[in-house]
Amino acid sequence: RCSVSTGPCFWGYRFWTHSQASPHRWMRQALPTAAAVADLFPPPPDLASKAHVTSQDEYERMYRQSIEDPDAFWGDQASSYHWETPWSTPIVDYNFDVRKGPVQITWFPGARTNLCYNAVDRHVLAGDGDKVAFLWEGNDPGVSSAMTYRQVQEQVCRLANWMKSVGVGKGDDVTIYMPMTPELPIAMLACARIGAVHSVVFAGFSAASLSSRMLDSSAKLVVTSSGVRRGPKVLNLKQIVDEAIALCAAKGHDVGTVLVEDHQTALNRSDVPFTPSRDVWWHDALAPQPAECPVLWLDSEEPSFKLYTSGSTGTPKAVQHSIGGYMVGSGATFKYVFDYRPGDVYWCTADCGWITGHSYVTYGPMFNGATQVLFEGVPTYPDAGRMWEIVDKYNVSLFYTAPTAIRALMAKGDEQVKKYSRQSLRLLGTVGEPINPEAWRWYHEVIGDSRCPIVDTYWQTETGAHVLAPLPGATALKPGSATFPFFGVQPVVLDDNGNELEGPATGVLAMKAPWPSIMRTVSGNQQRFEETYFSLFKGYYFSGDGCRRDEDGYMWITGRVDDVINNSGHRIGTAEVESALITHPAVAEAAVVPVPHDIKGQGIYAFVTLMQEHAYPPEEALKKELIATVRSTIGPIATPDNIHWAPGLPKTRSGKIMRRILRKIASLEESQLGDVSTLADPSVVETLLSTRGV
Ligand code: 6R9
Repeated sequence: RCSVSTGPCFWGYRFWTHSQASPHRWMRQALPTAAAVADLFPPPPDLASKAHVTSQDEYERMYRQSIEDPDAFWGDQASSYHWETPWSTPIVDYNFDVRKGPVQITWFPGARTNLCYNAVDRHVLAGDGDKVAFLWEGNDPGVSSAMTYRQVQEQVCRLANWMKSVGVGKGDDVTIYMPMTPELPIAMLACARIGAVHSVVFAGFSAASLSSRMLDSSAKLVVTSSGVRRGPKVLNLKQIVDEAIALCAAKGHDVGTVLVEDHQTALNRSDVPFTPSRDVWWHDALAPQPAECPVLWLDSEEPSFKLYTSGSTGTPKAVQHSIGGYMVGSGATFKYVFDYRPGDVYWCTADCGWITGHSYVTYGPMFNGATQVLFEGVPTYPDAGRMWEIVDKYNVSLFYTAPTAIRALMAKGDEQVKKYSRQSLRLLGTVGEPINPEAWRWYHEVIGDSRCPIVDTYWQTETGAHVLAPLPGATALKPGSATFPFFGVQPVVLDDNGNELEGPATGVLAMKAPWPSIMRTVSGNQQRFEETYFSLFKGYYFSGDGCRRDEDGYMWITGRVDDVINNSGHRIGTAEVESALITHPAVAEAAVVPVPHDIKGQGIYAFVTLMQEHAYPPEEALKKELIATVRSTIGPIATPDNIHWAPGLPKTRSGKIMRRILRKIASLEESQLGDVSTLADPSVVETLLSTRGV
């Protein structure tokens, strides 16, 4: 449910005045009437007057230029950064149409730059070396530290020098498996400095998941940490890394070197397995290295990093990003969508193991020279007031989190929020999944005291940066809508046959041209890149999300239309969970579907058919075993919320599992099962309905 519209009669709108035939004529501006004001949140006037973009008109003007004259628009944006060699024009060249040849995207052709230089050195050279880059807050209250841009530069240089000394250089893959300490972005930046390609794996994935990513990218070096504390739990990360390395070795891949940060507030050194011939302590490695390290100038289109993400089929894909386009895209969205100004204290609660932590912790904020909070812990430890305590402690002004965290805290009540002032906040953001209007309103009224705009940012690992998002000084907000496209993004709503729909419409979301930060390929697998994103709808980038455009041109994301579950903002492929379940000897077949979940957005619901010798329902212990199997194969984030024993699964006569029907059974929408007569055995549906919850 997303609509908050009060009906068409309350809404005035105007087309863009310059041309009815404009390719952007879907974009209409809402003219709120008094009756509609309750559903539309205009920018706070004091924020708007000082914002980078102060009105919808100005946004529309800039947007139009970004599409019609990308050389001028993006050239201007890019001039905020240092380029060792300038680009030639046209600034962008691409092919999105597989019928015309390989899909390719080039931004800033011929230019050379360096992400680390622009994130760190540029600020130090401009005299901002003493500005705080990271305000680190550990898992336990009272454990914290601060680090300036100059200190970051020194650490990055020492680490980059050490990496070179162990033979890591341009184009080499480095796997990073670390908690949210400053060493994590530092490791990413050190790779960027010397042209190594980082692949950060969230330090919550299992040894098996870590090893498959290390194998896929043939990583020679792993940077990790002794452990992590999350809430009351301690995780021995190094032990997991050792298990992953053993799994790689069994498949013939030798990981030569492991760098281990000694995270003493999590674990003692003596509790950490250590192989002296292969493992090196971070401190011992960096101490003797010079504190200066020249940057390597890289072509704008060389790979910056890869990040594995789940899709509807197969194993997770290595989404590969660029250098120049990624820099300009993540930097510009950070500046405009969060309306960042020097003096702001920014806090994004995402982990660097996800794209949000790449673009809106390590890169976007640092390209803008921002001061930011890095938090190791969880929102509810030691209690549900922790986030607001941290906001007050550091005077956070820009706060960015996920709807699942908001819902979890909302469920704990207002008291833990009201204990803290939160007066420093001026803007709130969300990312990861659609935000339901109830959570939006709580975030707005209780967290932001009805004072702060909420930027609902829609984007993906693949898009590199926000693609739909309001601009806080310009856009009137509707709770639950990611509103309008960011500069350079040309979204379309397509019907199932790939026709572009005009005006108010519901369909799938696609983009018809590249923006600077779009992914460049699936690493080592261009074919999979084209098949996944460019084959179903020819000539478009297909997002995998459903979408509705309302009568005012606002975009509402309705969720994935493929077999991807959005569980607490994490993407989980149903096929991955199914393959994990099937590895258990008792399981004959498994089918996994999403189910609505109050806190997580979507839960993971697994139908499991057992091997013949098992009776239904089996012993309760088997459920625990299956859950443990998934946790050890993928990681705790993929833990099924329900396991439903299924003596039979609804299948077509050709043997295809009818997931549509399973989704309805899981969601208790029996009345909407639709036509079951095409099933090979319609009686299995009855059995499943009668055993739901057993
Ligand atoms: C950044 C990130 C991408 C998927 C995406 C969509 C969902 C993200 C959203 C949103 C509605 C938003 N999604 N932001 N849905 N409104 N503001 O989350 O990347 O992990 O790759 O997930 O998340 O379904 O396709 P990623």
